[in-house]
Amino acid sequence: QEQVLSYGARAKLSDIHPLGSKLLQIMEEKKSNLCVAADVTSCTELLALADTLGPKICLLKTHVDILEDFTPAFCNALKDLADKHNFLIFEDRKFADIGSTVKHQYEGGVYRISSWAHLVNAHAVPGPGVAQGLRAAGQALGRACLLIAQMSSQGSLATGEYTQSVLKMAEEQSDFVLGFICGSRITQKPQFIHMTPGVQMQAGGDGLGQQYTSPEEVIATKASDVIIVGRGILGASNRPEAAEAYRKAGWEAYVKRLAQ
Ligand code: 5FU
Repeated sequence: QEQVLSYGARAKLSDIHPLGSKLLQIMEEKKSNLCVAADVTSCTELLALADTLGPKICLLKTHVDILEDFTPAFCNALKDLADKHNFLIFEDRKFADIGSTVKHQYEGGVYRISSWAHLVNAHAVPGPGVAQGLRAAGQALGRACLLIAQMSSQGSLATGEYTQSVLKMAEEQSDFVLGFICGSRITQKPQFIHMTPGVQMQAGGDGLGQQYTSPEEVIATKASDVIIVGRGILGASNRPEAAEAYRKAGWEAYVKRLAQ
């Protein structure tokens, strides 16, 4: 039986990435393993969400390329809200090209993602160069990345041997890769943070391949660390109330796992 370390204890591990340590500290302090997937298409609505849900979350996940009215000022406003409410920003960009190209995509273009997103993620399909390219732009800024080890969607090809190769890639670049997008824990090494999308209170799907698992199942049974919730919160008539319900469910599942 392995010993389950608390988020707070993991934050103090000697070989943890500084940003991973910061995230785990935030989780412990705010009693939240909830990441909200802020999948709205207006900057004003996203900022309002960040302000109202900010106190309940450890992380806010964006898809900046679905915003219809993006401006650089939006990024500054989001950064201010992240400071105000003590959460980190994760741009779900899913980089998947050669190192040189992802470096440009990460630091340049219209979005200049490296200037405002604490965390980004990448597919491992291109090989280790994808993380090396991101590291070349992000490491000096104190950024880090997650590798996509598994996906929540039906028929995902990221399984089995592929997932194991992603784990190996992360271990070899743990100075920039601090964890995974996955359905369940893929390594017992406590310095890696596991984040799971496809979470709703009710099992089911969305008719476009998404598959949902409950917070309890994801944290207590699958032993992941962070629940990523979009429509479970965004589709509720009272979003702050729904966010609080997910925060509470995620936290109670964590407390249960600690006691196991
Ligand atoms: F990598 C992944 C994945 O495997 N599944 C996902 O659903 C990312 N996601 C993201 O999580 C997806 O792009 C959405 O932003 C979010 C899930 O939103 P939902 O509304 O909770 O289904």
